[in-house]
Amino acid sequence: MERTLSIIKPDGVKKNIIGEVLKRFEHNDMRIVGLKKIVLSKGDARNFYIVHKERPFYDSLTEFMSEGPVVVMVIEGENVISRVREIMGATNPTEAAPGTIRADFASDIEHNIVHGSDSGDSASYEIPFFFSAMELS
Ligand code: 3AN
Repeated sequence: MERTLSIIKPDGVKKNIIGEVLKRFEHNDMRIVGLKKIVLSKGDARNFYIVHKERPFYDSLTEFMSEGPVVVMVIEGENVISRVREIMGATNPTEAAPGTIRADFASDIEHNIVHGSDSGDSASYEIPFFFSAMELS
């Protein structure tokens, strides 16, 4: 069993598809073990995306991520890190496979509805960033 951190970004919350995203994970044999709706400060978003601090989109990405509520969740299942990324689709929605969340709902490469940890190392940073052990069951 593996765990990953996923976020429904502000554009997903605005589009009213929280339930749709949760359903896609739950219907693929994954369990939501932690879930909350929160608002990130710009500083929170900058710390969360610290690995991207040298990228040209760092400022606009962290601005976008702090512009409204997000839903953060921990998902558990077999090979869940890579399987969540398959269900999300490619970063750029124009390259995302049909039927993926990003192909179905994302507007562009920055406003792409969902985040999912890209490795075990990322998940180990991202899960405790948002959740204490008590919040996961
Ligand atoms: P993913 O979310 O698919 O793992 P990353 O980790 O490369 O993609 O990028 C993190 C986030 O940064 C993406 N979800 C997206 O919102 C944003 N992003 C990535 N590449 C670009 C880009 N070229 N221009 C603007 N935003 C980007």
